[in-house]
Amino acid sequence: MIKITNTHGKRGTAALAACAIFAVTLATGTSVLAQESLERLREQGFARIAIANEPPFTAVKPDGSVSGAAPDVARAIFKKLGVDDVVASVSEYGAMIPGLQAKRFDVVTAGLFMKPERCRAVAYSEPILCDAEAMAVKKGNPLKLQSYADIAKNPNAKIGAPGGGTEERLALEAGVPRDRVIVVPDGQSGIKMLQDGRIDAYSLPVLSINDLIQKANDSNLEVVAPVQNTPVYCDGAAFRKDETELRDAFDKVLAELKKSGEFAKIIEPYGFSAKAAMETSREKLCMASN
Ligand code: 6CS
Repeated sequence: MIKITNTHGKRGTAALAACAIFAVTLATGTSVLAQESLERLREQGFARIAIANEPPFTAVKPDGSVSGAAPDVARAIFKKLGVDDVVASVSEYGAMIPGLQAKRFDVVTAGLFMKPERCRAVAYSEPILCDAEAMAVKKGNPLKLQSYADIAKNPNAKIGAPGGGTEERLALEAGVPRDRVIVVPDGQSGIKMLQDGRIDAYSLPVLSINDLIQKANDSNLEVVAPVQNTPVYCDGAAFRKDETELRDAFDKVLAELKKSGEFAKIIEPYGFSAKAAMETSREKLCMASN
């Protein structure tokens, strides 16, 4: 119950403003604060997204156009919100959240998996892309690597992983010493380092590793998937903590796309499961143990 008083008018003004915000939210289903953020993006003509260029999650084509499941979902949602397109910046995973907080991006749509420490730093949408973890190894898996613990146990084993990424963190948490966890800038470099024997395993999500192995077309490489003792992760679009209203507006359209089947039509050709994303929630993923 909003109580309007006439004492000096201040409390009355604040109450009237609250009423106006409440009325606009009721009428449009979108809060005034979300409208302000959306107006900024509409005027800008695009949403600035952070991506990693890691197909099929995100990809920059030779002509410079942006594709991949995460940008395609974001583009579809922003279009329905009146924002015509997305403009991507390629970023290392570890730089995405700082870049978002520094307002270099409007949103991260890159397969940035939801984990408690990230959930504390950003406002995630509901789940979009889910995948397990994998490792590319030499054919025959000569060091018998099935888990990050196996790498920790072998003093000669080195693993490559993206900087600030989930696989880097999992390897360190499994006890792999820092000097045996090699930061790899991109997929092609990771495969080359594996082929040259500079690393013994290169770890990314299953669909990313499969894409790289297929493109490498090298019969001396094989895939270990899933990496033992690792969960299936899911990403969401990551907004700044002070733009939860924009995140809510994004979520409202995401839910409509999930319900209509359009969400599945966008992500499943890339190999992702709409069911996997729809069976879980931000709340569950942000509370998960790792
Ligand atoms: O969220 C992450 O940290 C991981 N996500 C993807 C899509 N690839 C690797 C990265 O480490």
